[in-house]
Amino acid sequence: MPAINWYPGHMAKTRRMLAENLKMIDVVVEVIDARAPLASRNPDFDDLFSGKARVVLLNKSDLADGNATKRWISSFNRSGIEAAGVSATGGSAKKTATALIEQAAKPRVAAMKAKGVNKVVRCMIVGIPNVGKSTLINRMAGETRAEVGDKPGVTRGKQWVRISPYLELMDTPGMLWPKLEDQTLAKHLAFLGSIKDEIMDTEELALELLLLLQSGVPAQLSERYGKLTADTPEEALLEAVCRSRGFLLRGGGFDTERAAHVVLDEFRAGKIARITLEQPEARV
Ligand SMILES: Nc1nc2c(ncn2[C@@H]2O[C@H](COP(=O)(O)OP(=O)(O)OP(=O)(O)O)[C@@H](O)[C@H]2O)c(=O)[nH]1
Ligand SMILES: [Mg+2]
Repeated sequence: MPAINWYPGHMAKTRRMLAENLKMIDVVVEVIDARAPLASRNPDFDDLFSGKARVVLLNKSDLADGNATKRWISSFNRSGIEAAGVSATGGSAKKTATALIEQAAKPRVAAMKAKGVNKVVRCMIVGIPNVGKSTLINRMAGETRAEVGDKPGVTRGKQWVRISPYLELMDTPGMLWPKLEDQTLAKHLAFLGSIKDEIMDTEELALELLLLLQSGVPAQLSERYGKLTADTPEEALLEAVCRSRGFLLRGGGFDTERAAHVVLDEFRAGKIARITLEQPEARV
């Protein structure tokens, strides 16, 4: 696959905006995707937010392998980072996120309390595109305040949302790694839908995903696409999806482009399998 280049001008603009707003922020909440905790963690944030209280939320944990998520949380904790698994579309995200934020804000809240002030905790919700930042904010607010969507780049500017008299969250646009030379991680971001599909070859991307799923979760893949088995050769994978779904072209042949879109969509929506693409043990 050719190198993926994705750092458009609005990312640099977002970075400046985050830096400018930082002084009023008590806690930075970094939302990552539990299916790819390595690729979905922007290393640029270490520079940007050094010195700030920071927590990590592994979102979409309903789509990831539960054991892997537990191991990732331990791994973050071992490096001194408070982390928790959540599902912003599910029930307990608010409670889990609030507890983590309160813990991180405790020293500042206590210091203000000593001066007789009940401090309003202000959090910046940051992360790469499409990880569920806005969905999490809506879940915590208990109503739809921020725009969400199943594609990257939905949130365009900052937006403050008040959760309680003492907690305010700032939604921010997704921000990708400034550059990512590791093509495996870049591919993971593409699989998750954090990079715009338009800049990639969809069939090539779906084929790579099918290969990965065929070796990782062959039974679930066959269950989803009946004509695709553990033995289907690489060159026949997309065709097998077409045969499973009846994606035929009018003049004959297979509509592999349609199959590619379907595979990516279904993977992203968690319909194929709960799978984590990166393991903490493999971290370098
Ligand atoms: N299954 C599942 N889907 C989720 C979860 N959180 C968010 N989503 C979905 O992920 C997609 C992206 O959600 P958004 O909240 O718009 O993501 P975002 O990080 O704000 O994205 P940008 O604003 O583009 O940076 C939407 O289709 C959500 O429904 C989750 O915990 N589980
Ligand atoms: Mg958003």
